[in-house]
Amino acid sequence: MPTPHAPPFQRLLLTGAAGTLGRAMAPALQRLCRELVLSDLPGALAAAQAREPLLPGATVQPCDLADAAAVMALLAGVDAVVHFGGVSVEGPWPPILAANIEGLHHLYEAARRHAVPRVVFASSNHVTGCYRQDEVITTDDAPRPDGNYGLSKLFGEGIASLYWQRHGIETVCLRIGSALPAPPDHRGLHTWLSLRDLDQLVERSLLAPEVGCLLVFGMSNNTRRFWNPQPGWQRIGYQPQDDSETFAAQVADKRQPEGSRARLLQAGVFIDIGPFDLPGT
Ligand code: NAI
Ligand code: 15L
Repeated sequence: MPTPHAPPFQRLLLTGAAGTLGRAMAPALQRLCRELVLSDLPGALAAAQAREPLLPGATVQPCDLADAAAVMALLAGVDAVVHFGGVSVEGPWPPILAANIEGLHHLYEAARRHAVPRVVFASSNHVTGCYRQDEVITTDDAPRPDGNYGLSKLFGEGIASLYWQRHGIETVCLRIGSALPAPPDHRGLHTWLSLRDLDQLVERSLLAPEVGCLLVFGMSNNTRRFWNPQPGWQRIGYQPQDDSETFAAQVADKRQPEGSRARLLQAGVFIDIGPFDLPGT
């Protein structure tokens, strides 16, 4: 019988735990569970630990998402997954295929086999990066990925839908903007997600009842917006505390050149990375 003060989860898995957001979020996640499992590539975990110890009291379980058997073992006994692991920037296809597409398939198959009821998936604004910066879109607007990376995140949203419809695994897909201590430039005034709002967003995504498969924009309460975030925010009860406008005076004049694609499109500079020829072609 759980006590009134028992944390909501027994065993919570965080992938991408050695990454920027994984390290930022881990303390908040630890408060939600009895056991937090931190997972990432073995080399990434070792490098992160060499810089500073990972969260005391957490379990560290290295795993390459491209290894189906290792992912199957990783999800055993897990109550919920916060999936932030994978390639996080635009780049060549093979590593994105291995981590973000095959890796996600491994993750959902493992979730199905181990009856894990919920995943919080770090999707990205690059699923819709080919909308213009003067457009305001909702989650009902069609995807317009801006590269290999955005396309892989669209696959992630698709597999989340499949495993909800067929297998009843719930997912909140967070279309995260730019999660940083402060907005870096003019575009960031629209896309910024503060780190404390990220904590709240992930907590609400884990705890909100009956989410099904839900798309939610991951940004702070910014005055300037590319995205209309309702009804997703309301559905999960997310009430962001920060507004990028606080930083407007510092960054409003940091803009891409007039007439450039990086200034025209929501993708920003990702639109200028690549294209990448396939190996052997
Ligand atoms: P990051 O690159 O710092 O962390 C990603 C982690 O995934 C790394 O530690 C990396 O070692 C790990 N990883 C890569 N390939 C892997 C594999 N094959 N197996 C296991 N782990 C692997 O990225 P960051 O900024 O912490 O982002 C975390 C997540 O949030 C990513 O999925 C990213 O796409 C997403 N996101 C982040 C945004 C941001 O503003 N930082 C914006 C939108 C989405
Ligand atoms: C992302 O999806 C990336 O993971 C992150 O590194 C940022 O570049 C962010 O989008 C952004 O668009 O600012």
